[in-house]
Amino acid sequence: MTIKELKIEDPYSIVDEINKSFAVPELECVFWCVSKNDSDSLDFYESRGFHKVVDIPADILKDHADRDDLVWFASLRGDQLSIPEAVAGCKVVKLQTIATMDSGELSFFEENSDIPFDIKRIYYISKVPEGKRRGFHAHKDLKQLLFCPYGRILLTLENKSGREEIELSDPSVGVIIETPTWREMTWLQKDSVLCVAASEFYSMDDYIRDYDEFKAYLS
Ligand code: T46
Repeated sequence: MTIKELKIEDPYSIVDEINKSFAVPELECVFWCVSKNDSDSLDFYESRGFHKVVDIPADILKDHADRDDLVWFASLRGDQLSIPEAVAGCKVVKLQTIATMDSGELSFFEENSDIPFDIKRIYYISKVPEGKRRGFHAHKDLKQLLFCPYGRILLTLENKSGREEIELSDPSVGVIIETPTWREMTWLQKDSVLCVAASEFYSMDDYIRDYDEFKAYLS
């Protein structure tokens, strides 16, 4: 894997710096570090969901051998660097993710801390042909976290905040739906997987499958 260590003067320039670095086609991973005493920069990187990395190569660490205060971050090619705060009022979240230099990333979430509800059910939708659309319903009470661990799925959401869409393509990005929201999902890439953590067991009665009924339910 081709990796690069970035020297960052200004934390706010990180997205530009990463994008510039990935202009080099063979580069797969960019990493950088910050002192844990630099709380402003650390807060900034953490709040933007940049991924921490644990397996910094020994020949890089030896250049920082006199430092025991460093926190390391990494961005792998394909990471979504800027995410909107919300889509149709539903929160867009960066899931906690640990990057490795040459073995990918591991993302995780825990009920009631990373997501604001108990998880009673997990389901996932797979083997869907490209271009297929699913959904076309809303839930009355169910809360859900939706994410795409593989592929590209366009998620369209509509509720009292309006109608907006987001492309889910980074396994560490999720959308939390907590209010009655009409959803439509379009498979932009064959075999993309949609994974959902839900606050309740399956109940047919919680679905509104008629659009006009949904609009009436909202008003
Ligand atoms: C949602 C979007 C994102 C079950 O028996 N148990 C389950 O837990 C689920 C989720 C579904 N089913 C049955 C109900 C249908 O007979 O599986 C069949 C397909 O479900 P549906 O047509 O609702 O699938 P999607 O992709 O339109 O919607 C699903 C979820 O149902 C829904 O809650 O928010 O994904």
